[in-house]
Amino acid sequence: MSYFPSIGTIAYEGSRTSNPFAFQHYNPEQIVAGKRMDEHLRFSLAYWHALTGGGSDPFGSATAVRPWDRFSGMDLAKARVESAFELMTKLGIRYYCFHDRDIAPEGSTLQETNRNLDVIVELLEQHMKSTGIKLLWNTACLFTHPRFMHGAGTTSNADVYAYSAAQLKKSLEVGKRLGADNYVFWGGREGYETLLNTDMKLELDNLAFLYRMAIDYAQEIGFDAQFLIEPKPKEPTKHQYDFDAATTIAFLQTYGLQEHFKLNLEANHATLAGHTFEHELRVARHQGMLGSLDANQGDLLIGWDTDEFPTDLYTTTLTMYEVLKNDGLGRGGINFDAKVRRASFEPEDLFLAHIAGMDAYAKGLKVAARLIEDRVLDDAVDRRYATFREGIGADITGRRTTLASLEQYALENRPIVNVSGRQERLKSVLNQYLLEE
Ligand code: XUL
Ligand code: CO
Repeated sequence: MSYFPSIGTIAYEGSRTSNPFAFQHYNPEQIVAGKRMDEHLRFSLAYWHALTGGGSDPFGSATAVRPWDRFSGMDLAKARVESAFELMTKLGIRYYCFHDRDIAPEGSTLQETNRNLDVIVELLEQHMKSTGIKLLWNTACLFTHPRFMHGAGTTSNADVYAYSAAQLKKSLEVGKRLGADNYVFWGGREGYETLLNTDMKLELDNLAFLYRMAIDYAQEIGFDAQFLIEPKPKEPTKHQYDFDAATTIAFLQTYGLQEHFKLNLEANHATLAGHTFEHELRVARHQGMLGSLDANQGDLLIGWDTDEFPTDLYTTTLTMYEVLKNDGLGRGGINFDAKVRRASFEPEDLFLAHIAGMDAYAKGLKVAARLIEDRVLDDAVDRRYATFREGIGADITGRRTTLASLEQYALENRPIVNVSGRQERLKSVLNQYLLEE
């Protein structure tokens, strides 16, 4: 049985095609920078947006028309599994991601909830076997249910902390069973609304201990996934503890957890933190902590997490530039943590949105590869810092100077000559590369 009978397999047809159900740039087998495109771009479907979400927003209810709408309860959960695999197969998406509560409904007790989860995990396992599609990452939803009103790992209520630990334990078992490449922690409610009622130190200590217990349990059961933390500065809480890449890295270093984690960076979260996406990637890359991407984009005129499909080529290019400079994402991938707009309510829109995102990343990859091959930015950066490669600059980078020796040098009163940063020229060259490919 097909849930999307009017849509066939999406194929690469090149940039001149007028077929909206075809790729213009994403050509999985095309070699770019020495590797197949589908190895560079390990695209992943976000279950919560594609299958579970219905287009509701704070002002209105769901609008989406979906082929699984006629089902409810566990039948709905099963229909979503089948639809997910049809969607991924037709789009050529080889990975997916989910929260435990996206795939199966909560029961009236934790036991019943776990039983529901087991039934769907079994079904997922069968579909993964028959299609070869893999789990990029899974995670525990420790933020939707009212019990998490004060947080999960950072809650003020020890019973909720214990419940969160139980849910996390089960999620690690699910990840192991499905062979997940990564396991993600996004601290939806890990933050605070006001310091007036908050013991920040206890909350952070407890959160670190939850991570420590997770590391221990993963080792105990032989779950060798890469652990990832997903930074976000605000929303739902006013101040999220994992504010951005730099804050999250500092947190991990403070608690001696850094070697167990990398980061799952999301474009819209970067925007909310007042950063560009490429800034977040650069910070993580320099620490050897660039793990995986949640690919989407925000709207600079709207102050919340709009999770739009990524279509901004400027950003996808600079993102793939960082990824290539990182020598890839290893076990990570490019997860479309993105939802169709509320008015894009038809099933076809799910396909068109993913095609748009995949093409934007494929184009970004091709342009970034050429920028690197032609050393466009590398040469510009080299020129800009040339003074550090000889004379006094080489002494500084060789750490052979003191304040006194530098003072002596400055007192010789040589004329200081600055050169232009040529920012506008570089932007123009980037435009040329984007237009040419
Ligand atoms: C929320 C968000 C999450 C994480 C997974 O902003 O990005 O969906 O990706 O919990
Ligand atoms: Co995300």
